[in-house]
Amino acid sequence: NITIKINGMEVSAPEGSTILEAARLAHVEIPTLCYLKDLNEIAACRMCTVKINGGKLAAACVYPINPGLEVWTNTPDLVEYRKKTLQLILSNHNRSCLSCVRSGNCELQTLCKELGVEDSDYYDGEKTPSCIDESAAHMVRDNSKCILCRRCSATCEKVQGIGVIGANERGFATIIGSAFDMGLGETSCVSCGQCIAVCPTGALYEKTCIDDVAAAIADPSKHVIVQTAPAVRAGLGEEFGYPIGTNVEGKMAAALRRIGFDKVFDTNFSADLTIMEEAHEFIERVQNGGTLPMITSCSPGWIKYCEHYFPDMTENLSSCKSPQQMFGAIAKSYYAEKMGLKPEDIVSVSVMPCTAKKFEIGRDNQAANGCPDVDYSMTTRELARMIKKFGIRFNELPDEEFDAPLGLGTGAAVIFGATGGVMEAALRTAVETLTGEELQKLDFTDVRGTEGIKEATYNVAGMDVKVAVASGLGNARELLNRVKSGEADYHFIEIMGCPGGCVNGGGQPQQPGSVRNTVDIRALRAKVLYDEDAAKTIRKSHENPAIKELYETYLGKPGSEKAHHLLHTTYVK
Ligand code: HC1
Repeated sequence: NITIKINGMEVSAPEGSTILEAARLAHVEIPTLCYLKDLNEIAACRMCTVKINGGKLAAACVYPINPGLEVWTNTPDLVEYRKKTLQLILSNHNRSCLSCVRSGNCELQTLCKELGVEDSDYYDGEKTPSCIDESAAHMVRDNSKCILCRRCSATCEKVQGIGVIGANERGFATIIGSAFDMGLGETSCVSCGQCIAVCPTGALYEKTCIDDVAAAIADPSKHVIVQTAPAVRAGLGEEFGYPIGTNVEGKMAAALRRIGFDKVFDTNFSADLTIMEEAHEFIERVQNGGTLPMITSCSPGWIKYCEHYFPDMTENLSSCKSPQQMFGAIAKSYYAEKMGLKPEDIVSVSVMPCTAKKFEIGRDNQAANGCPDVDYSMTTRELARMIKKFGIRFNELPDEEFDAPLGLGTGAAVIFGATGGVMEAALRTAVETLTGEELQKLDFTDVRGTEGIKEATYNVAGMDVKVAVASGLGNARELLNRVKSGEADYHFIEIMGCPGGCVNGGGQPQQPGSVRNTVDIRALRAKVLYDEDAAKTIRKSHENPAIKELYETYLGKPGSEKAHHLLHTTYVK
């Protein structure tokens, strides 16, 4: 460790720490705007400027500590300097904060408040010309609220390995955009929304459907049903002040009922259904010489990425629709018949931790009953806004249950929301199907955890089954390149578009840099799902009684003609 002085106090921090990290150890927060640990360490915004040894200025986010270093973080002139920096940002910023989607959790707004910036128009003058880009299916880019921090472009390029946004022009004209000023919808953006998750302001946000959903609910001729993805219950509470890693499943079901949905269902039901179809498909491919490795197909950001960047591997994709889409197809067929409803009178809404799901609902081949399987897909954040808009006092709600039968899910389904969860769920079913014996240990811990790439080999009925799991598209690329070069061979691969899986999806509540840099959000949210799995009495998809009944009375067997028509899809090369 190295000892330095911060504001006159001795602090000891590991060698290699920055001033920012050392200050945190002393419980001193130095403000930041652009900084994201290991990702965007460019000291561009200068908010973290501190004084060192006798008055020199340094950017705390990148300046490494050395023995005897003296640091001042909060002298009156430093506070004045930071206020000026904020005033300069504000002079080129759209300040319609009242109606901004980020009002209340904007990192720029928070800093202005904390530092007492009252004269937001102090340096007002010419503004950089900007426009609103609505060309993508899932999101809006509003450069009038961009502060040029580069968090979005760093995430797109370094985490996802895509790089469809970056700085165009120079100096005062600098603007974040795509090459040749193309709309995002015209690029190979995969709709993952990871850029939105890290944006400190309201420059990037999802296209919202909450007014359309509210209108459907108010229409007495419509039967409006909702499904909630596994990961939503692990994130939604953050919007209502609960600590990261709080399971709010019961309150969420209660809130959805109070919003006025006719039925409150769970994507976990169709995650179990996905496992039935996917495990069957996997066994078929192994036994009949089908294309291997088979790769999971539930993450639409990953699917779009595969189509754009690995088109020669689309045959490896499972033909299973995602649980979101399977749910919609079953709701408008099996459930519609049970209820005596016409499919077109059902409005099928999903709540997802994901922005790519907005794109997925409009893909070809996702309308098994002559109308879209899912009509509207909203993010976890949109659901929180809707709950607030409807005046529902979320924190006071009782815990309620989902409705039957499409609200019944097992432990295997709920872990879908964490990287490795789909693989583990599939293994629980595939192993029991192949061996005909009950699994002694349901936990496949090798595929758990937030590591970007995981591998394991399991001996199943005399065969060594090699599996791999990747989350985040940069990791997916690395894994697939290993497969293509022959360096690795697997039978089954799970890929999720977002690092850590859906719990860290682009539609989840946004946490500020100060939290993202110090807490492993993905692990805390994933723990919610693994704890729920461990507490369930039914933890295998093939033991879900509602799924058994669906096959017995309607679909026949996994892979049947009817199942294929409703639950499987095709891809674009
Ligand atoms: Fe996911 Fe899935 S796990 S893709 O991450 O397979 O979004 O949560 O709903 O469809 O079940 C997301 C989560 C989600 C699907 C399931």
